[in-house]
Amino acid sequence: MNRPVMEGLRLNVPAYVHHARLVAWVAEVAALTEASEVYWCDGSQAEYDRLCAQLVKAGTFKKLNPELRPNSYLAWSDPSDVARVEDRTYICSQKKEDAGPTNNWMAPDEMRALLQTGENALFRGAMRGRTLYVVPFSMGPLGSPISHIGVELSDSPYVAVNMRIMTRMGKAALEVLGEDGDFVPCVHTVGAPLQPGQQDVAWPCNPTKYIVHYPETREIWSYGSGYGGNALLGKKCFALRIASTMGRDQGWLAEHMLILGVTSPEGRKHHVAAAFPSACGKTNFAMLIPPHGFEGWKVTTIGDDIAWIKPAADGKLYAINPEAGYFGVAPGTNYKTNPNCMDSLKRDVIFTNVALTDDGDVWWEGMTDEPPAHLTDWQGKDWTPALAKSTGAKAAHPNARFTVAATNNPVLDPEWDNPQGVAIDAFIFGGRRSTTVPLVSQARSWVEGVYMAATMGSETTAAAAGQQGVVRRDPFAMLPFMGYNMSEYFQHWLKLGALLEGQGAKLPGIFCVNWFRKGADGKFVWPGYGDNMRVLKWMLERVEGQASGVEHVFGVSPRYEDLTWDGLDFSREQFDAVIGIDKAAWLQEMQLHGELFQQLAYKLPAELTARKQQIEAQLAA
Ligand code: SAT
Ligand code: MN
Repeated sequence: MNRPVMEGLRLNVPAYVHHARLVAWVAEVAALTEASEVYWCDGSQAEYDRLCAQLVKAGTFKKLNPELRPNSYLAWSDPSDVARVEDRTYICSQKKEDAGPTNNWMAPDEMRALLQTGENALFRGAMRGRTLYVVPFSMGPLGSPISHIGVELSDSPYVAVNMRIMTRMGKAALEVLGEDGDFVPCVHTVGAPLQPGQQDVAWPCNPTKYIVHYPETREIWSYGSGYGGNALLGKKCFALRIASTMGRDQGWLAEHMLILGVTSPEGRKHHVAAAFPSACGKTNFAMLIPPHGFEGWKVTTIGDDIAWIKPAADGKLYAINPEAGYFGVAPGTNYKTNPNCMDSLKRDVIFTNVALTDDGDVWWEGMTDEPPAHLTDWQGKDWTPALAKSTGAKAAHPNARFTVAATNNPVLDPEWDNPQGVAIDAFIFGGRRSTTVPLVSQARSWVEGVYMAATMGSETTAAAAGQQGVVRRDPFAMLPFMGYNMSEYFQHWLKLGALLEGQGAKLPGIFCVNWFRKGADGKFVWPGYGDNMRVLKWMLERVEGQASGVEHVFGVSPRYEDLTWDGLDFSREQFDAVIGIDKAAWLQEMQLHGELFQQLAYKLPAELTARKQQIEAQLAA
């Protein structure tokens, strides 16, 4: 193969790379961004250790005390770069209506002029003084028929090491690609070129940010942020936004869902995929430990954030986790809320924006009942419990994260890396709602389930920049992650259900849950965490046609006696407070559904409008 040497820049293409189109593209991006060097990641442990050492030297990483937290690092981001930036995220389809009313849109040509082709295009010279890392990765088990390959070109070594944990990264992914395989090109820059001799900062980024997707050509261009979903482009950008459009075109689903396995004491195993918005407990649910009274039950993790789901010839839906690691929220995680997660984090972790203890370990709000007497907070300042009391200063940023390999998880499901995926028995959709939405209800039909998912609302969290705690509609927990028109996506779900039903398949059950109802005292009524197993068991019994419940206007919910209460003191009154349907609240809620449907009117499936009218008629009766 012809190995181009650009003027003044060697592409350093390793001998094992045989993909001419890939090499040509790397050359093109290196020329545009004027990177000073090109480095191809092989994904080895030696390379990871070397890049981490380099990040320590640059001041981006602190190496944590190897006795307390072996092989682990802490990064503090720039205070302006701490979460996904939804208002800077674009879907640049040819037609605006294909991006739909829930996405920011710009015409591809206009965006390309701004980023790539214009005289002052942002990517022009953006990597000056920096190394361009070529990061090949597989989303999903290597070689799985459900998996896809991406290549991220990034000037951030922080991105390179995080991608090694979050994906199957390096040489092995290139081997799958071969000489001419398809890949999703992902270009990322922190947007902070260095002049000759200029000293770098610990967390380079740019106040201008663009997270851009071209769904038709399946490309991702990200500018200005080094954080999370803005920069680790395999995750939300590829595995959800671009993959959702691939799924629409090819007849499969890319969903913001955890995947878990549940094994009963009799050894019967089910698989569940559950959609919750960011920072609403997906990781906790995926690692749940069954409570007292559920001896012999076991929950195992296949994924904690994203599911790719494809229909198979047997009429079932098979799911894989396209990721290989967890980028989870640290605050609130502790040995009571998620012991398996705490055990996963004992070693080999990259922490971002948590606090540093005086003995070189990490801490975050909620990790222990008693905070340490002194910490260095996520902005490098002194922190004490007294200071927190008087000023409310947080030691860790509320969206502080850990990056850790799935293989660190003590309850990792043995099928997690199975290229065939696992057959899904139930879908769960849940939001964070302090009122209105009952603990659990089951849809009586696929259409009713799609309606539940489509109209889901949730209070906003720190996972995205912007106001927190306000209820917004978050259909399928996909609002920030949809790669095309939301109404067409509803149609895609309806079509898939009808197709499988037409083949005589038994469709997965669909459930709507809400762990977050609050009482008059402002406290959560439902204990949540491990006790969610009680609800999970009822759902699986429903799927098997074994448990009873009561029908109401929105679906079927359990009565008090339908749940297993062994080991928990939870009264009928408390249960009523989390399961009850308040008619006045629901009349209001239906208005919000109405507003959503107005916004999504273009191509909104008639089945959903009909379902809404049916509910309204029943509420009025
Ligand atoms: O920063 S991420 O987008 O990866 C995390 C999330 O919001 O779910
Ligand atoms: Mn997520």
